[in-house]
Order: sequence, then structure tokens, then C-alpha cells
Amino acid sequence: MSIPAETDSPPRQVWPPEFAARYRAAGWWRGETFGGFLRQRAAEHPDRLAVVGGADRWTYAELLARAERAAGGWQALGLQPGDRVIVQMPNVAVFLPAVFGLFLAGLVPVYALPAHRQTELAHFARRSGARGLVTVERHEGFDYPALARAVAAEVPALAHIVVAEGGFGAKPGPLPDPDPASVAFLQISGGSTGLSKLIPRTHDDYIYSFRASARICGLGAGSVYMAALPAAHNFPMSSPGIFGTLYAGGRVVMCPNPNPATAFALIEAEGVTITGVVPPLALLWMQAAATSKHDLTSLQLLQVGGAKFMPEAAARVRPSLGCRLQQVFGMAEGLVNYTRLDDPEEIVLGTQGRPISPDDEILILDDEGNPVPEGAPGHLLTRGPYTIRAYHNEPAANARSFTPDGFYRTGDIVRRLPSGHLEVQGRAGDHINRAGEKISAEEIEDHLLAHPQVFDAAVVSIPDPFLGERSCAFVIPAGEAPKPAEIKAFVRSRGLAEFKVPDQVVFVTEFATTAVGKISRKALRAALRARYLEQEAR
Ligand code: AMP
Ligand code: DBH
Repeated sequence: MSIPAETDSPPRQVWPPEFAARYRAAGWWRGETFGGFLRQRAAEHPDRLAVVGGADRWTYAELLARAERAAGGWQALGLQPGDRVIVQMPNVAVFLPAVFGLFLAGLVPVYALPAHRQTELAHFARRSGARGLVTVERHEGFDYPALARAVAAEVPALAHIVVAEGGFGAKPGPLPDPDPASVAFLQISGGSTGLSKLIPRTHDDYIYSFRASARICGLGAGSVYMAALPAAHNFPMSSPGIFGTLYAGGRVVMCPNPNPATAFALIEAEGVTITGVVPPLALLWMQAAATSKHDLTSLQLLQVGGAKFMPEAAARVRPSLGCRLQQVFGMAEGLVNYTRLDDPEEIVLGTQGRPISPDDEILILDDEGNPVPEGAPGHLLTRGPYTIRAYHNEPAANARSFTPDGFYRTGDIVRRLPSGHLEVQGRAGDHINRAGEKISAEEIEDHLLAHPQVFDAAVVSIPDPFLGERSCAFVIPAGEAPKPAEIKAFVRSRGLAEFKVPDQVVFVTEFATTAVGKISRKALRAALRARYLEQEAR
């Protein structure tokens, strides 16, 4: 395993000075920090409930006190401001004091998902140079501390494994006062090519994104936001999500499992007013609502995003769940689009929203890099006050993903309506968007090629009525073909998140080649997908 030489460099995120000056002058960046805003809310309304999860119900004052103790715990372990700490936690209340504890100590969370396994965590640990990992005891039958120990055995720099629940913490010493322009945490990219990249987000830029999101969604003291998707994902974290809700002085409800039984019971019990889901979950909830006895009348807004929500499904939200729909099209790299609460019905049902900020710059370009005629589909590029200018420690990806003048190439194909709303048409890259989880074809092909009976492999997305897209691995066996189940078990055994295991394995004798030699992987995947769909249609 090659370890990049720059692993120990602290994460940075820098906008050119003239842009930074403009974003400050416009009032987007206000010099707030995560620790600062929590302290402010705890001072303004100490006794208001901030977070509910399982048997835990903590006020703003209690949340702050717990976060301060967690910060003291990290100090006692000898971690220094700027050090990175991986956070792998399900949707439990202690998620919040754990991450605010890191912020207060000046440490930099690296957000892993509960689904990530050893291969992914080891990659995050190496790339971030993390010194610690915070997790929970066994959750839903999975032993998280055992996973963390296995990662630490592989990456020795990861010296401190902390289980947040077990009374971790100590009285803190003097706490640092981080620069609002500094990197607050590392978010994880969907990994559209190869392994996931680390996304450095600053206090200034991220707080702007969720403060503005909370306004767009009308959040206030009476809002009750339920985190149904994994809390570490950018959507429930910030659009407006957990942080936007706390910023607005509302209440966060941690939903440990998004199945309708659990989620509906919590909506009723806690009077949830807003939550966000991916399209397959929306379909499931709409179906379950027909026979559910739970009272869902508190729910005012259902946000749907992460993958394209089809207009026919979108039209069923209000009749079946009795609430309004908001479409959300966002990315951990920055740009987030929302349909607005006062948008006309056809906009809410038929588009994926428009950007948060007047300073979000949008380019829609053809394959040659020229602007398309207004209304025509093209590649979406963006630049703005909460969109990154670079990934952490990724010179090659940075050269590919950003233009010389700092626009981020989203990889999405969109069309813009006269109102400025975007309609997502598809994407240029080859990743699979499986129910909102992004899977890199390359990453999985690489694992498949490690199997002794695999000569070559190509992973493609296949349209799926429930998941939106599912993954299909086309495999040329070396000699006798193994069973598809064995290929799946092999990928699983490589220590990957379950959602990356191919949904389908199809053996083929050869891949199409041109007269000149091998065609590009991209053309190959497209050809395999087309042939498969053609055969299925017969
Ligand atoms: P990630 O890299 O995991 O942050 O995923 C961001 C990507 O998810 C976007 O670039 C889109 O491809 C996709 N995405 C997010 N929201 C939507 C949406 N509402 N409709 C279609 N695609 C979406
Ligand atoms: O898919 C995403 O990454 C996403 C979707 C909606 C996102 O990051 C967001 C909103 O902030």
C-alpha cells in the first residue's frame, strides 16, 4: 500500500483572497465557529430540548456540558488542535456531544458512515493522518469497537479508539479558539472514481450553508428535525439537517433505523415537523403510510434527495403522507439546490431545485467546454461560497475535478429552467447511484480483479425500479466461472460497505474490443449496459 508523502499535512481549504473578501462582505461568512454557535445557543435557551435519541433527551445546556467533557477527554489523551479523528457512529444522541466535543477541542472530525468497513476506514485513516477514532458499542448487532481495533492494527498512527457512550470525558483545560476560515472537518465524497476522497470544509463555509438552508426551509424554535439517513451524510447533517436545526434553535431527533415502523413511531411520538430521505425510502414510506396507524400529521415537509426523484413519485407525497415535498440536490463538495416552499407545484414535482446562494455560480457546458444554449442539457460546473476548491491530499483528482479558475466539475448533467431551477438529467461519470449511495465502478472492478478466477471485470449501473440504480458486475472468468454468490462473498470479504457488493453478477466470455485494441473502460461499460438492457427488453 503506497502512503502519500503529504499524509501529515493538516487539511486546508483556501479560496482566492478576492473571493473570500466578497463572501465576507456579502455576509455569507460571518466568522462563526461550531463551538461558538453551540455556546451561544446554550446561553440563549439553556433549558430547551436540543437532541432526542433512544432514552436520551438533552437540553442545549446539557449538550454543551457533555461536549465540553468530551473535549476534555481528547485533551487528556494528548491530542492537539488540528489532529484528525474519525467519527463512525450510527444515529444515536451521543453523536452530537461527540462531534461538538471534537470541535471544542479544535480537533477535526473525519466522517465515516456506519456502513463503512475496514478497507474504507483504513483508507480514511491513512489519507487524513487520523490519530483517533470515536465510535459506539455494538449497534444493530455490529461490533464497532472490534472494527476500529482492526483498523488501528493496520494503521498504527490511529492510536486512540474511544467508545463515546462509556462516560468518556474529563474536565477540559483551556479550549482553543479556532480560526473560522480553518478546516472544521473532513467530509467523505461518494467516490465517483476510485476510492472516496476527503472533503475539507471550513467553519465559515459550512455554517453559511446550513444557516441559509435553515432559512430556506423555514426552521425555527418550533422545528423538530428527524435524522433518518445516516447522520454523518452531508444531507442530514447540513441540508439543513442536524446542524441547521440546532443553529435555528430547534430540536433534533435521531432515528436509529429509517424503516417505516421505527420512523413513523418517532414522528408521532416527537411531533417531527421535517425530515429528509432518499427516493427509495420515500417510496417505502408512501406505501407504508396507506396502512400505518401512526399519526403523521405533525410532519410538514418531506425532503427528498441524494438521487433523482421521479415526477410521478413526487406527485404522490402529499396525497399519501399529507405533507409538502421539497426536492434537494446536493453534494458533499458543496453546492446544494432546493425547491422553495413557495415554488409552484410543477417546479416542486419536476425539478431538483435552485442553488442556496446568489453567489453560487453555475456553468452548464457541452463536451467541448462551451456553454450550452439556455435550457439545453450539459455538464454542471459550480463555484461559490460553500463549494470546495480542492480535495485533501489528492493532486491528481484535483487537477481533474476543478478547472484552473476554481470551478468544481460535479459530473452531473443538468438542464436549467428560466426560473433558475435545475433538472438533473443524469451524469457524465460511471459511478452507480444506488439509492443515494454512490459507488465507484473502478473501486469495485479493482476488488473483483483480485479474485483468482476473475480475468477481467466491468461494473455498470442498471436502472432499478426501487433502488433507482443497481450495480451489475460483468465478469470474464479465468477458466471455470465461479458462482455469482461466491463473487459477491469475495467482494464482501474485502472489508467493504455492504452497499458496494454487486447486486448482480453476469459472466461473459469477452468484452467488445475495437480493431485497434481495447476500447476505453467508459465505452466498454456503456456497451455492456446497452447490450444487457436490450436483452432484458426482449
Ligand atoms: P456525494 O458525492 O455522495 O456527495 O453525492 C452527490 C451526488 O449525488 C450529486 O453530484 C448527484 O449526482 C447526486 N444527487 C444528489 N441529490 C440528487 C438529486 N436530488 N437528484 C439527482 N441526483 C442527486
Ligand atoms: O447526495 C448528496 O450528497 C446530497 C444530497 C442532498 C447532499 O450532499 C446534500 C443534500 O447536502
